[in-house]
Amino acid sequence: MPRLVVVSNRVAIPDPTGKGSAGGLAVALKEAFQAYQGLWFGWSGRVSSHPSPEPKMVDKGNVHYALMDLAPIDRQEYYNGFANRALWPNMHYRLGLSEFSRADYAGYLRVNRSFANALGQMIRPDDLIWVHDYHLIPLAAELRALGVTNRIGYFHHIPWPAPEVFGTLPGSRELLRAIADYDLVGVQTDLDADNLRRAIVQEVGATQQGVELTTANGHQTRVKGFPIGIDVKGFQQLARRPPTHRIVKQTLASLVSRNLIIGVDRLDYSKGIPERMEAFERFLVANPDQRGHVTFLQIAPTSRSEVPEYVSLSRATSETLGRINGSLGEPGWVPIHYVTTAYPRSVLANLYRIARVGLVTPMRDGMNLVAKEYVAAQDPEDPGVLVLSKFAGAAQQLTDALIVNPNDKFEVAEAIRDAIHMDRDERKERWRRMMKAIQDYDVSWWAASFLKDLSDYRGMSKVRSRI
Ligand code: GDG
Repeated sequence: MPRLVVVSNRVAIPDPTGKGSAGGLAVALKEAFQAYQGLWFGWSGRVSSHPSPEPKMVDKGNVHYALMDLAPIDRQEYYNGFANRALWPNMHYRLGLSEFSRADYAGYLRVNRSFANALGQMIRPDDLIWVHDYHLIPLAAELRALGVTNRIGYFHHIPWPAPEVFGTLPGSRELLRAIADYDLVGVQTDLDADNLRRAIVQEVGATQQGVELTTANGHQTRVKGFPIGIDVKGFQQLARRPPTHRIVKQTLASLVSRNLIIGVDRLDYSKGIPERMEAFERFLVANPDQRGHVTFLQIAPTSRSEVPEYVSLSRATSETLGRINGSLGEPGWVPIHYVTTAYPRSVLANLYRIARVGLVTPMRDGMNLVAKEYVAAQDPEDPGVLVLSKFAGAAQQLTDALIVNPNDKFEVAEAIRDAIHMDRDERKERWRRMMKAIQDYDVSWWAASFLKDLSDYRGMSKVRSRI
């Protein structure tokens, strides 16, 4: 049985108290780690002035965790800099926000090389290596340079933009060459896969046959869509539990008989939070009878607060919120409740179930798991309505949501109105079809199908046999 080696920017070690809520990737990989012996390698989240070139090892169950610290300059250039100020905005089509710096790019490549040096020594011949997300695109190329010939897969959690957009980023061709060193590249949607294949053909000169690309050195890469899912059963169970948490009880008490609309997102400009608040404002202006009868709760845990664009977003969001609540609120009713702290998953699950409308309107999103969690949490006999951006990967699967263009606040306002007024039969019918979609493609399907495809890969051996 080969060992599964997962590499991601952050490593999610199970909480020693067992109380903490597991992060997305930890939930996604739980079953995969039961089927394989596991090693999980990545950043510890710690910054140290003299980080060791060797990882610190922690063992939990059948998974070994290998944790690397970063120097302050590494965190600045690799994480805050190139990954989150250049790649993230580019890949979310926000070219005006993409800040390229040569120093940051050099730091990004340096951290990838030092991760590869540390990991390369731990690799066994049969290991299956699965790398996650945009922080680590060059990792396979660095491992190959060290002579690692294992099967290496990569999953890209965020959108892959059109080649014309990605091509504006300095370094983009080098990154495309590096991505072609993976044996299997998974993206969220068929559109992302098509964008990436086109870019590799155009910029690297690979030849394409279906999902397979062959580069000049004969290496074959498959680029395919593997839409990520959630643990539907687990989330349903959480949502069914009677609310015990203070926050849920307070929310219920404050609602009285009002309808609740909910949004849950990291505070990130890709999620369209101020735009969503303005759409809700438009809804209240156009439907004055609804004032006092509906509350919008936006949970938006602060994220990447060392990156200047996120500081500006935080300020702009608070200003929009203040303006709307000031102009439309009344002494006994605050239209928008906005909190920037993170709540336990069980609280989110309860709140989703209470909410009549789930408002998920990112400007761009690889998938968007909140949309799927909202669906999973609903009461089958009286489900709420999902309003979903056409620019979330999830919209490809959840076609029974009310699909909107988040750039048009009038359209979003009309969808909120339709959602509030939708009759129970239609809500049940739409929910049933969405539930089937998330059950058929849940997180176990996602991990198992990616790993099966990677295990079945034979392309590299063709190259090896020729050497
Ligand atoms: C990236 C891609 C892709 C949010 N607030 C709290 C909290 N959350 C949880 C949600 C959900 C997760 O965080 C967010 O996942 P998303 O998919 O919505 O978005 P990103 O964080 O941007 O994730 C995205 C994803 O990777 C997976 O591939 O879908 O497109 O951008 O699970 O529930 N969790 C807790 N408290 C909070 O306050 N506990």
